[in-house]
Amino acid sequence: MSAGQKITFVLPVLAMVLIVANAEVLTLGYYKCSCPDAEKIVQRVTEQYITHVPSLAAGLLRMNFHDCIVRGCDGSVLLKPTPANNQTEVTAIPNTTLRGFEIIDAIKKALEDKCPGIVSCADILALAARDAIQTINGPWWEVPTGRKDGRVSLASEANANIPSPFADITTLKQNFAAVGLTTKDLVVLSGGHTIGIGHCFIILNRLYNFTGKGDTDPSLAPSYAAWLKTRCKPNPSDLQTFVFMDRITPKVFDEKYFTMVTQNRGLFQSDAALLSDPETNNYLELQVKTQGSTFAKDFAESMVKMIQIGVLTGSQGEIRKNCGFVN
Ligand code: HEM
Ligand SMILES: *[C@@H]1O[C@H](CO)[C@@H](O)[C@H](O)[C@H]1NC(C)=O
Ligand SMILES: *[C@@H]1O[C@H](CO)[C@@H](O)[C@H](O)[C@H]1NC(C)=O
Ligand SMILES: CC(=O)N[C@H]1CO[C@H](CO)[C@@H](O)[C@@H]1O
Repeated sequence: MSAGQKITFVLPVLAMVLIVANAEVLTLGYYKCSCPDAEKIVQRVTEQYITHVPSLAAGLLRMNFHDCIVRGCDGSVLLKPTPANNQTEVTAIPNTTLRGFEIIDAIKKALEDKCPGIVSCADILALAARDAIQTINGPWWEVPTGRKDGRVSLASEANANIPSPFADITTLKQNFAAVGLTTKDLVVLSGGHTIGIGHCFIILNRLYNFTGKGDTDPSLAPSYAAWLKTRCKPNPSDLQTFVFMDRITPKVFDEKYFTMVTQNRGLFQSDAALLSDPETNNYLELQVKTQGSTFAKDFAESMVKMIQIGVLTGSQGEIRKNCGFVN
């Protein structure tokens, strides 16, 4: 081989290697050499908190979703407002009720003590959400790791990309498709509402002023609307009162949320919207009929997709020292 031939052979190979390196993907056990106990530490700290306050499992799951649907799973939801950026994602409207940040901070502290600067906040959130759901006997899924933390967090993007509880089915499908999630993922992951709470202020119009004429959303089962009105008084300045989204088994990760929706007892319009598409509606009916025969498996599969949305890898992003602030 002449020098010229060598170069023409080596260059394309080099270019290919570079392309592959750039398109780095997440792997299972990414920290097994750099911080062998990382996943055990996440699990131990998460379990401690969730055993003590099981309802925070819902908080972590929702936080994981909000992280991934805005700018990919890059820990941007964790960034606190600073003078330089006082409009991070957590300042956006849908964030106001996010909870569980203290768990992420406690995990990060334990990891920084053991292996400083190694484990990303984005990975911590993905692992902790999984471990929290497992702690309350919900489904379990693999969490490939190797995410890097982003440096950008914008309230405007959170407001634009996080699906609204007032959204119709067309908009919800678009919100999910925009990040590569299917209609099936939409109905399956909405099943996350089998645990956790919804605040009354979000449904006041649905209960008391649906079309601006002092009326109630007619698609809500009348008996359920009546019960909700006993809990949620028409007081918009009450930002505290809440109800469980799955009133049948509020603390159990099962298919009863789907049952609620089929009985016109979905808390939000976005829950009720799942009735108005043949594919999502068929899924609801199937899970109700079979007592959630495939829900746990489907949920795990959709989560594995969700937690890989738009991740930063390799030399992209950074490993934050403090999950609340860029380095
Ligand atoms: C399909 C579009 C979705 C909409 C419009 C939506 C909307 C909401 C709203 C408005 C709340 C109430 C928050 C509060 O009042 O504190 C909520 C709670 C919750 N959401 Fe969703 N959500 C959606 C999808 C998801 C997905 C994909 C997941 C996870 C896989 C999820 C998990 C949760 C959980 C666990 C809670 C309870 C949070 C807590 O108890 O603190 N949601 N959601
Ligand atoms: C954020 O910063 C801008 C520019 O410094 C300022 O005008 C605005 O009032 C601040 N907003 C909040 C909520 O502090
Ligand atoms: C109901 O909605 C209408 C139209 O938006 C508004 O004018 C009215 O003040 C609302 N009533 C209450 C009690 O909030
Ligand atoms: C949990 C959290 O950080 N919530 C914030 C969301 O945004 C509101 C309004 O900007 C803040 O007051 C909350 O602290």
